[in-house]
Amino acid sequence: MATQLKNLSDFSHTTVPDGSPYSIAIAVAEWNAEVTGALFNGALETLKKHGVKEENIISVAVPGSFELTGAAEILLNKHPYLHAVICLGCVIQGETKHFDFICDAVANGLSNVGIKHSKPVIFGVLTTNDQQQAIDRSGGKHGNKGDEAAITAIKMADLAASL
Ligand code: DLZ
Repeated sequence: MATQLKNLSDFSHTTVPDGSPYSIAIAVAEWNAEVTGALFNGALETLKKHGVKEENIISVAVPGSFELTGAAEILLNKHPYLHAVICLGCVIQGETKHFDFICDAVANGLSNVGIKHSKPVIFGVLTTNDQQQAIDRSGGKHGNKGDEAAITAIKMADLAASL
């Protein structure tokens, strides 16, 4: 039974549900591998820290962020027991319009896959102006967005289970 929120203080930014009932996939892009590898390590450690069992975590690599949508779709079709898919990538602004096309495609694509399957598909893709901004967000001075993506996946899997 879903709980009722009565006021804003009922919403916790710090409490992470127990992840032990959940099966979660991680898809990670190989482009900018130094950054995406750090996002992946952060996500994996955070899932385990919050109780997700190692045997309930699937991880796959895809060539670039553009391929994350296809990977999420395939994972949810082939493994319908999954509770969430975390998608990790890093797209760095270049001199051409490639950046805009990839960012738009992956944001819309992941959103559509999540809606189609009624499952959380988490957007853990850094979209930065330069390499330093990406480093700062993958274990640097602005934390690790892989950790945040993992927490979001557990929270959303738990929400779906509670509704
Ligand atoms: C082609 C390309 C470029 C220019 N930049 C990036 C990037 O910064 N980050 C990323 O994840 N992928 C990039 N790619 C590759 C595309 O995501 C995709 O793999 C190819 O266009 C093939 O579909």
